[in-house]
Amino acid sequence: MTTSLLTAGLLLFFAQEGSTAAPAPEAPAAAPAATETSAAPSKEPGLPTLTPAQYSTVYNMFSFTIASMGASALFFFLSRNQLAPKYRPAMMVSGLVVSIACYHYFRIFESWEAAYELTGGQYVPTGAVFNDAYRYADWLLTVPLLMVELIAVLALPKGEGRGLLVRLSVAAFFMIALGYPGEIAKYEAGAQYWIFFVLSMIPFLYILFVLLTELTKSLERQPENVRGYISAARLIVLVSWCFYPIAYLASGVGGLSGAQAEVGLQVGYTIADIVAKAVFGVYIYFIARTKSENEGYEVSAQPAVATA
Ligand SMILES: *C/C=C(C)/C=C/C=C(C)/C=C/C1=C(C)CCCC1(C)C
Repeated sequence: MTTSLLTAGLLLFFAQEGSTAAPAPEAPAAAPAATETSAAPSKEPGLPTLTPAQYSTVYNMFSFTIASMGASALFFFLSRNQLAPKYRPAMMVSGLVVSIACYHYFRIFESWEAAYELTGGQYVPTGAVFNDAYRYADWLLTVPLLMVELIAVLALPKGEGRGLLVRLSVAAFFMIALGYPGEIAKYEAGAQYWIFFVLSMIPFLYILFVLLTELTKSLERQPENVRGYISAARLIVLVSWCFYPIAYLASGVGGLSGAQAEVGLQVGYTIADIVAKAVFGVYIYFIARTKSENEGYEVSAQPAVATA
């Protein structure tokens, strides 16, 4: 099962390589545009002017994220061979997730640099588009893969794991596809922004509900010494995923200036991505490693690579 999913993941990855070259017509854009706010031709009418501190906060966060994602990709790929063969696909997928994110953060970073120039002591928008589509393209690929990771490492009975994966991946797809039309309307924070927020929250809440109920059930069937790691992994998902809608709301809530909202949004998404992908992957590694040991596989006899 995991092999076919992996192949699907890879295919998706290459399919998307083509689409990032021309990021404008994202799939979600096909969703019916809401009401009066069919956005102006430029989708970034309101990229705000930033102080040097605000600009560098985001700049440094992006840079830090590229490093974190790249280093965790190396770790996940290299530590794969220490594990029992059954758990290697989970690490392979973890490595893919952070590699895909590393690439996208590189593009986001470039886009951020191009979107601003220092003029009279302030960072002023150059008019070049700061491209949100990189984020959404990234999520569209990595979120289902994160579900694959979790389910692969749980080693659930065959039918059960697949059913769970299909439900979670379909919901994740709709959550992201419906979020995008709202995201690109964030500077107006009008009807389109709110309608798509609410629509995206429906699959989001469904995912949280499924993770809470089904994973709690499956937890009882897991070996005792991995339960702690699994509930930690579940907590990481629950907490980090809640960060996304909160960061999204930075544009919509009163009291924040445009500049504060932009910085809040970018920093919020970035921290959430590191936790949901890299930190989560480390927990997947702990689970896989403990299960390998439980099953009599000599983890320590393998050539060690920066073991935790
Ligand atoms: C690695 C990337 C991950 C785990 C991304 C997760 C993204 C979300 C949970 C996004 C959720 C959103 C809502 C629930 C409503 C507003 C729009 C979104 C897409 C930000």
